[in-house]
Amino acid sequence: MNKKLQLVFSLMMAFALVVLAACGGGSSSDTKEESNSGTSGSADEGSKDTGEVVKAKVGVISYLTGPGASYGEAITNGLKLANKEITEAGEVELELKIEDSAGKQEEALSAAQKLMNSENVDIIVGPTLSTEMQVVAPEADLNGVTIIGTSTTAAGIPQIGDYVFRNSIPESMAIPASVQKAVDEYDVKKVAILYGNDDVFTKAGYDVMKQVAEDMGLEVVTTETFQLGQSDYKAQLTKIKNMNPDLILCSALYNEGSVILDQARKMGIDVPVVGGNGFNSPEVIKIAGDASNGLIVATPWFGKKDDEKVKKFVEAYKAEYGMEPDQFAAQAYDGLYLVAEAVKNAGEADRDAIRDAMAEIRDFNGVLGTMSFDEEGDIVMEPTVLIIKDNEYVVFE
Ligand code: 1QQ
Repeated sequence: MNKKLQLVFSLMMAFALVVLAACGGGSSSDTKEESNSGTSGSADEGSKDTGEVVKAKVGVISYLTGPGASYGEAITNGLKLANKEITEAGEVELELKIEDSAGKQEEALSAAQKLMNSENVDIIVGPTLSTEMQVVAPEADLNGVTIIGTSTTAAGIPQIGDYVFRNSIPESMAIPASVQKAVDEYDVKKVAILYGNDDVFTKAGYDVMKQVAEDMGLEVVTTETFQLGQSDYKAQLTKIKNMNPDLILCSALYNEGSVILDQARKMGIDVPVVGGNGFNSPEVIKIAGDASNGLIVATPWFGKKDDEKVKKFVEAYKAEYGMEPDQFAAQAYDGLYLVAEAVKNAGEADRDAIRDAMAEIRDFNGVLGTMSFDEEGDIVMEPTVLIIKDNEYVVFE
């Protein structure tokens, strides 16, 4: 009996030695363990020397049909263009599996479940809206699948879990910048707030607007609400007009936001308007036309920047789609490059290794600028304040 045990023990030792010897030879699994341990140098060191193409399956959940479909269209355009370039570069090969969520929570969730369980994706990009992300991110986190939002700006998104990231700046970073600019420029004392109270992002925008007004000592003369899909805002706008504010703060998606601008101008309300992230779409100008002039937004994206990377992206996007990229396209484009970087540094399509590699990304150079994730998975970036003048977004100086 004792001898038998001894024999089993020595066989196990011999086996362990063989395994150790095999691992010591600098195989590709080595690099993955290094980048995964999080202790050895920068994320760049990843899979550099293997010479192998690292392949991964990327699930995409996008708002492709319905009233906010222009957001999703820009996002998928940005992703596809980035993917074309990434494939050409030859280090990483990403297979995109694109699902439409129609901007709805239930559809976004079932798309996520399909992507994670049937398609077996290694990472998810999207969904488009914070409202959708709020239900999808906990599910991805539970499944240990990294999820990166490229357009979600409500408070608390990356804080949902360790696997949750975004490369869009939160409202809490954008709105104070644009309100400050408006206050400096127009001597603002009184503001009116108008926001959608049935959407996670528009509500989050409102919270920030209220806080900013308080912090800056601005008087909030009235706070009005509306719902998604509303078409008549006269009741709210009449109240606002009667209170005579110097500035309107509006938290809306482009579909409702554009109609609000149009009706406000038609009612003779001509004060400037500060909008949140929902207004960063050229759809606003398309729908509201001249009524969009005077709208102030903050964004990490400005397509007319004198920067080689930006110019190259704008040219490539125009050649591919026949139009200028907007903020949502740019964020998605950079977002997929971040995914490629994480996959490359992970060294293989391993869900945990991809998460760790994503968390380690620092000073990544994209068309939005230099991006780093903070310890919570939020992106750190400076917004630029823009104003619509002559039906065009220009830097507000
Ligand atoms: C969010 C947003 C929207 C404007 C994305 C399209 O910022 O839902 O968080």
